[in-house]
Amino acid sequence: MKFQKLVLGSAATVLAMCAGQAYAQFQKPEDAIKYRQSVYTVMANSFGKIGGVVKGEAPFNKDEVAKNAAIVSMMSTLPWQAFGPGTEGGKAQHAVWLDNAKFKAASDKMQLTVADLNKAAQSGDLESIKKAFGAAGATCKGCHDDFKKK
Ligand code: ASC
Repeated sequence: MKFQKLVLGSAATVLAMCAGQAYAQFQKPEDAIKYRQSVYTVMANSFGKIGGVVKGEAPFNKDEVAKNAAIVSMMSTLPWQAFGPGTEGGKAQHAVWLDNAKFKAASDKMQLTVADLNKAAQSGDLESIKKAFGAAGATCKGCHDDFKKK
């Protein structure tokens, strides 16, 4: 019994330590700012490449669009962990922290439209890609209007 308790207790301690580490993954606010800006840089690069195809400025290569949409979709899940308390700064407006529920709603909306874009891109149908691209771009812009410094 005692041994079991000890094992369980140790497991709980290890779990708590891991959770603590995940929470404190950014040592300084600048590290969080750099992380989220890097994610947006990669997202914008892939989103922009799809944009070129949608606008007819680049040839439609299904595999390329599918690859870039998958990158955008995956990256879209990442910035939010880097907007924690005490990480104000960079290009983020204070509204991110003052109205965090609204920011979270905007981020959820963006992630949904980007997942839709990825679905369309994997199907390879250019018309649905164009539609989904427009909807995703609108959620990028919507969030920037309220939460990104001009
Ligand atoms: C981009 C990019 C954004 C969005 C936004 C859409 O390619 O870098 O921030 O699209 O401009 O309105």
